[in-house]
This record gives sequence, C-alpha cells and structure tokens, in this order.
Amino acid sequence: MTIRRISSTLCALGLLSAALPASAVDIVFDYRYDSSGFFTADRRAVLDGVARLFSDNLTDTLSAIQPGSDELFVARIYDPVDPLNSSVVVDNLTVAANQIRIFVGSYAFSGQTLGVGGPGFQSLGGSQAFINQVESRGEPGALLNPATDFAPWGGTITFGAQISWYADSDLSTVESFSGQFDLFTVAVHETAHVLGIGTADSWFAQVVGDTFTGTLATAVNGGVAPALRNDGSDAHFATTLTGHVNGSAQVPLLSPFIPLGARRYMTDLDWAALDDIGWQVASLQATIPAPVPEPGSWALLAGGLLLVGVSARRRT
Ligand SMILES: [Ca+2]
Ligand SMILES: [Ca+2]
Ligand SMILES: [Zn+2]
Repeated sequence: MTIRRISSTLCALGLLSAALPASAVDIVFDYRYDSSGFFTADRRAVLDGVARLFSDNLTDTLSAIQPGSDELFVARIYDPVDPLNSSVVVDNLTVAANQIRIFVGSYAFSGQTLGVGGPGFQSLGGSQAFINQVESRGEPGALLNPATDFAPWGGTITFGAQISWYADSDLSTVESFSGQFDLFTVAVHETAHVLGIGTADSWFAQVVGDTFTGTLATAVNGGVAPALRNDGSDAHFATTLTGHVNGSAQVPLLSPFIPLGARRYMTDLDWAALDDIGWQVASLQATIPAPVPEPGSWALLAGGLLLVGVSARRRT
C-alpha cells in the first residue's frame, strides 16, 4: 500500500495512441464496497478506460481460481472505504481465468493524499498444487525465491473523497481542468501498484539500495538502474528521472507526485518496470485505451440503415 501527495511539477506531454494486440489480462473494477456512491457513471467510465489500457497491453495468461469442496480460498483486502485502518474479507470470491478484480472505494484522507492502492491477500487451504496455483496463477516465476513474476487475483484502490476530481468523458482529448486532479492519471498509477510496482516480491527482489535494477527498466534508463524515491518505502521512482511517452519527456507516472490540473501517462520506464516484475508488456508506449465503438455511432448506423429501408419501400 502506498500513498502519494501532490506537487506542482508540470511537463509537456505528447499524446499518441499505439497499435495494440488483442487483450489477455482482464482488469475488472468492483464497486460493491462503494457505499457512498463515489463512483458515478462518468467516474466508472474513466475506470473502464483504465481497465482497457492494462487489459490491452498485458498479454499474460492467468489461471482461474475456483476452489473445490476440500479447498479454501479466502480473499482479504484493505477496506476500500477505510484502507488505513481496517481490512475486509471478500465472501465467496471466485476469479475467472485472466481476471484481476480490483475493489474500489473512497475515503476522506487527511491532507493531500489522492489515493492508495495495492494487491490483496488470501488465506489458503488444500493441496500444495492448489495453493501454488492461487499464488502463481500458472506463472511459475511467482513461486521462485527470489520471485521473478507476480500474478495477483486482485486488490484495492481507494480514492480521496476530499479531492476535486476530473472525470474525462473522452480520454483521447485533453482539455483544461485546472483546480482538479485527473481521475484517470491517479487510477492508472494505483492500478500499477495493484499489479506489483512497489508492492510485489518480484519488485523488491530487484531493489538494490535506492535503485530498481530490473533489466528492461535499466536499459530504458540509458543503462543506469533507475533511482527510487528515497523515502524508505522503495515503492516509487525518483522524481528526478525522465521517462518517455511516445517521444515526449515525462517524470515516470510511478513517481510519488501527481500534478494538479494535468494528465500524466505510463512512461516507457513504468511499463518496463511492469515487464521486469513479470508482466508480458506488449508496448512501452501505451498511453490511453484503444478506442471502442461508441453507442452513439451504433445508433447512427442503425438510423442510417432504417432510413435506407424507408426510402427503398417508398420507391416501390
Ligand atoms: Ca477529454
Ligand atoms: Ca507474468
Ligand atoms: Zn504510488
């Protein structure tokens, strides 16, 4: 679990979409603990985009978690609506193949904390094969010591209820939202924590001193192991690093600070780190989700067809 605060650092960003392969990992945001109704339709739509961004770009194949009668899988998470003080058990959770379920909520943090996020936990019983399967989801490197892979069933993200959020209805455009924080930016950052950056054994296995020594991240960083934020947690990149977003320089998204009134993206360094901790990353340049057909354009298409039918009938 990690916490971020704000800073006023700003960068010029480019915005390009990349061609992406068919999805494998299926990120699902789960709203069952959202008792306050924080996740309005527009906010859920932003999280849908976050899910698609990762689902499009991570091609791992993860096994399902379906305990049999003599097997035990009890999922536990930090309470999405009180993450710093309590945890909750998720009753009767089963996890489909490739699925990663992230429970979300909101909490009025003191000060400037925008959100917290991290993977879930579990209690397990049954055969060693079942236990291994839950802990690795078929990714053998997750069972090694030191671990070289990470395949969680899911986790938690809590967004600051005290924050003024911007929920962008069209992630392909960036407009002015001064005075607000970008929900997309923060949700992508926290999802990367759920997926192991700053949280997984396979991350910490590659932390040496205050650097992350992953092979690809080091290569992307010009052959130098990228520096970590020197705050004792080793959970974030240093703000002094420069990653790239389709050629434009940007502080890595997994640094501890998010600017007010600006969008940030996963840089090549952030994606490289996910690759280094065991994810199969299709592109180091993925920024926003690939477009999906809008309901509006389907309606237009249907309307056009109807019009054709009408005019044809009138002609006869
Ligand atoms: Ca927009
Ligand atoms: Ca993997
Ligand atoms: Zn963070």
